[in-house]
Amino acid sequence: MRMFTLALAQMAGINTEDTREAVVGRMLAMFEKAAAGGADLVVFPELTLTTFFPRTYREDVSTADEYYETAMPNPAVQPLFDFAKEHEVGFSFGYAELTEDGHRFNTQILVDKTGEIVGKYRKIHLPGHLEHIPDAPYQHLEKSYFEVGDLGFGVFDFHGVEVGMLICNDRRWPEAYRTLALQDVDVIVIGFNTPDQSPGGDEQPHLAMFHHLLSCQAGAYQSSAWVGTVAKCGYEDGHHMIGGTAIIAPTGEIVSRVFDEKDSVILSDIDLTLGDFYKNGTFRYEIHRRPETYGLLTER
Ligand code: CDT
Repeated sequence: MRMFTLALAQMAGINTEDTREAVVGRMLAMFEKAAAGGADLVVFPELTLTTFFPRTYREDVSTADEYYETAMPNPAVQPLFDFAKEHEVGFSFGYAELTEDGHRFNTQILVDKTGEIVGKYRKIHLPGHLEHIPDAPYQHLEKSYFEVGDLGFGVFDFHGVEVGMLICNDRRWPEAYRTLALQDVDVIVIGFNTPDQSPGGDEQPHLAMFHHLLSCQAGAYQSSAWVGTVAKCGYEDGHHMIGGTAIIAPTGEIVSRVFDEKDSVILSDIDLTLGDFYKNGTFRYEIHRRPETYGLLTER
């Protein structure tokens, strides 16, 4: 057995008027609970520090600069890095990144138990649309606010555990999981902000949760890896997002799940060798995969 204690810190809505300091205070309260429970790694959601601002149209995205971080760490989030170092617990959270040369990304970082950033992922599958849809109840303008991530799907060494990060819509794409699985990932962490209704769609409401869990459970099983998937949820600036924070085993089974829409921490002691049965059997890639027949996947 290779034991690892994974904690997920689900967050209720973060409204436009909430300051970074207030959000970091809420994060620290959950960080403390997770540390007291013996967590090795605590994961927070996509765009943890701000409201999900791509739901609002702006003709000029630079008028939203207040939502982006231009340095990481920075004074507002430094207490998280200090806590990690002092208590020897790693963490991961999502934020909007504005680089020195003016590029905007939807980013997640992995911070180790010494408080150092050891991994960075920039979201690749940006959902929604580029143009303003004036009649829609809300917008999903990630394609306007962010560029496609330029770092690929990385797997990072976290104290001997191989950790990969995906962000929200990435979890619906099998190629994202497979790219991580090919790098022998142990744990895939996923932050998300998922509205209960797709804009413009008349999908039945229960399907948002069903498709979320279906994607993450299939991703875990087909990757022979653990998945930790963590929501920003509930009402945010009047818009509702699903919860569904869950720790999923390489069997595809949920071992722990949040059922509310509040700030909530879950924590599981997970055995990283559980995926070996699948890695060495059904999903033994070197003898069963047929990449020579998959060319179409990268041609289209
Ligand atoms: N944040 C994010 O990627 N949300 C999407 C919603 C898509 S609705 C256009 C998701 O896949 O959950």
